[in-house]
Amino acid sequence: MSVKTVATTPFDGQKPGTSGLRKKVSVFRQPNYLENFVQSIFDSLEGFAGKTLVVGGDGRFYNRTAVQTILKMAAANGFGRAKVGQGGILSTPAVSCVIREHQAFGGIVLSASHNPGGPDEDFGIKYNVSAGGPAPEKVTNAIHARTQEISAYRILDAGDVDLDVPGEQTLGDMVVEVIDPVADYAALMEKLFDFDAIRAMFQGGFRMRFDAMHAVTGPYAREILENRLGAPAGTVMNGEPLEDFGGGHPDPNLVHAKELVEIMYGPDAPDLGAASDGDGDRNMILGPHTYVTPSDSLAILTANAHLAPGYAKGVAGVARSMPTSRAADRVAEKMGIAAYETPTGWKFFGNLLDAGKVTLCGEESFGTGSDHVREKDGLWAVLMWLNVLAARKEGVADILRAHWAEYGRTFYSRHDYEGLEGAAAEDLMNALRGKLSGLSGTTLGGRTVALADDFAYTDPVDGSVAEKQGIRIGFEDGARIVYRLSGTGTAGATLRVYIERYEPDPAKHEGDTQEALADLIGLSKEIADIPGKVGRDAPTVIT
Ligand code: VG1
Ligand code: CO
Repeated sequence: MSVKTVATTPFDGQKPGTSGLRKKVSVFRQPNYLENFVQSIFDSLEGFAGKTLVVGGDGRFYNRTAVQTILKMAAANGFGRAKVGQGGILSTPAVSCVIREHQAFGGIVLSASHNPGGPDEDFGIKYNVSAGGPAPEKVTNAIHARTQEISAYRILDAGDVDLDVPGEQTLGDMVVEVIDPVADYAALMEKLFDFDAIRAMFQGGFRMRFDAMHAVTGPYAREILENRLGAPAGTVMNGEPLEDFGGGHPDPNLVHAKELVEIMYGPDAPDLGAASDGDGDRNMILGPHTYVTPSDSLAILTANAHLAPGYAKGVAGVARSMPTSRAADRVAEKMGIAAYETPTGWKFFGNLLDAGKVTLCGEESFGTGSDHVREKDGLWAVLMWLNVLAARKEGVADILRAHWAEYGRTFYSRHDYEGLEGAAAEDLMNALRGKLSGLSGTTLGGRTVALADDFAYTDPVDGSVAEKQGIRIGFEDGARIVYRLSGTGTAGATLRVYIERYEPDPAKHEGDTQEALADLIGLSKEIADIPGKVGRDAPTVIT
């Protein structure tokens, strides 16, 4: 087997976004496209000769092909060992777990997360560092710079590896180890949570449904919930990973997890409903006729984490992405722990977690996680909820209402305007930016503006700065509107508008979120002139 050096030329636009490089499959299938990006990753790293690379993905269309290419390139570039999930499968949190557990040099995750999969849909790739988390911006910037000047890549001239047989094979001088995708991850979960208490709860008749949405968490959820925790067979629905996720959007929200939502709002709703996304890092939590917003979930888990054995010593601090509601801040304040506000994307939590400044992190986009790995983790959040339910012996709705009664309720909603023309969306953001300096102190819709800025973040650990991370308009009564453009899409632009309002009075905690936020929603369209700038009167997705 020989190493081939193949001449190539750069592709435009190989710039990692919020979470890696995401493009249509047809873009990835162009000759040399994937190879250029992978070589650019390797060219941006130092000191990996003889070391271990973890490789796996969410099983979507093109996953297997990409895994084969990456393995041959890793061998040609001098890695000593590759650990790859059987069938090319590893959830995003499992990649993070395996990297950490086996002190790997890093890992490559193949996923476009919640975006649809299939020949005409999306694919993605990202690099994770030795701590297990997404590469920080200085690495992703270096990778992008490299893609613009690449002239050759190295690949082993060899046949395909058998991805379906567990155990070791050789690929040139590299050992390829096909691993059980679930084993390390499930073992870690057993260390963190009180499996005996959760098992006893299931034995006592507790019922749940977990919707894997035909994505990567099916095998993980079956092993952990049904095999290890004794939940009845059928608890996991849509548990077979499919290359096109059954044609759906594997996005755990009230719109896309419709089947689960119907069960949870139906006449015989089980005690807990949960769902995860394409690559297993997102989660949605539902009780009977009850929806827990991701922002509330982070706040509730922060307040209750000590009930799980892995967090018995308490929470060091909590971090949330900027657009996530400030519900968790109120818990942190009461607990006397630090609260951090970071830009959108899990890579910004890495330093805080590594430095021990925070234990829990969360994003409004159905992402919750902790220092157990360096990715958000869908099943982890579900197990944390199960542990809290088992310890408190209360239902989801009771816990949610008690939380609001103690800390106040933050009404919260995200409005996405999808499929916008890129230039029009940029123009809307620029016009907003131009208005900011004049807004402070003015009154809008009866509320006084307390803060109007374009969020910039200085990492408290390494001092790195990220600018232009979203426009924040905060009001004196605690209400807030945030605007940013999505960094994960593959076609057109998506404007995300995040709207929240704080309500301390328990007598006003019931009621529909859209109604409770109606005046702010109206204001959000007016301030940015959404109809005028992008020609839309209403969002396409509301979460
Ligand atoms: C979205 C979410 C963000 C999340 C990112 C990756 O990014 O808003 O909170 O970190 O997806 O999640 P954006 O730039 O489109 O708003 V995942 O599960 O797609 O890896
Ligand atoms: Co995801």
